[in-house]
Amino acid sequence: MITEPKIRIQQQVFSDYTDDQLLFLKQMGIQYVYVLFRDQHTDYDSVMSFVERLRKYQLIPTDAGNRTIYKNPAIHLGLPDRDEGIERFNNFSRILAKAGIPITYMTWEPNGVLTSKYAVGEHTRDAVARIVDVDQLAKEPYSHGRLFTKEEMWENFQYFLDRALPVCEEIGMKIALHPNDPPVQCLKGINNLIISAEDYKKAFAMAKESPYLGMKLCVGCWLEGGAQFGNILEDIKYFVEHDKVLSVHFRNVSSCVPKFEETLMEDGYMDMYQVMKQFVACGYEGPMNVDHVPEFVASCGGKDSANAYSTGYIKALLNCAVAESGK
Ligand SMILES: [Mn+2]
Repeated sequence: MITEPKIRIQQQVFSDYTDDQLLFLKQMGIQYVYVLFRDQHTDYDSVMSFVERLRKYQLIPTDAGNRTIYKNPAIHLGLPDRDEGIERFNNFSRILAKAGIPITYMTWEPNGVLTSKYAVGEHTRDAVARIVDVDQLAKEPYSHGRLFTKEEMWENFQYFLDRALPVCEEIGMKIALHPNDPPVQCLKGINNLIISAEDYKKAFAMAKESPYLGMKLCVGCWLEGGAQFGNILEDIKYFVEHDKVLSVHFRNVSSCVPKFEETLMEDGYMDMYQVMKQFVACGYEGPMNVDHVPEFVASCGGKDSANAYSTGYIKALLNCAVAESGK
């Protein structure tokens, strides 16, 4: 028996997961999950009843969110109904806090995760995966009628912080901010908020270094951006030491922008064992998950088996890193 590592390997669940899907996670030795609540499950009773269902399988929800609430263009772009959007965000935070879930999300992506196609790529072993060609995405028209500058995005972010952080402080809720994916300057007329480690530092300074604003450290986004995003190993050290890392997306890609494919852990350009060893060496103790991976053939479990394969890979990397470090 090996010592239980301090990093909490978790898996994604949606609030409409079946009992069998939850049992499958328990069978994999998963104890922690993050929950994406469906739109129809964002009221207190629905959140609580799902938390109760998780409990039956000894699954602990470490963090949660609802994509419609946190990927709300009105908040990101300062549209007329943003106050209503922020109020919904704050109300859902209150519900999650009451249900005992201490971390929620924000991603400044009014257009979601941008993708050229989901298809078999050159590096995906005949599995369907996310493929991005930034030059192709750059040809797409404005999504919201005009160009939104980076200055405006920072102003909108400050407006959100001023109204969300006081509520977070009151209820003990932390916000994990995810980078823009792909992390490039501007797509569809929207200048992206977080495309580098420097942008994160600016965001934390704007929050006056409040402990209630942290990050989802998406290794995938860091690797997509390459040097323009930062140095993944140095940045892990910096942000873990500054207590900014609330969760980790552990993911590999084939190359940096402008063109990349999402791959299995062992097939991307990064040596993920080095990344894991750095998290262990820096004493990171929060949740970590696979983010997205190529999807396996449907009759053999599709997304569930794809996630299981990569989660097992991460658990093995973690156990090796812990054993090697003696921590
Ligand atoms: Mn991610």
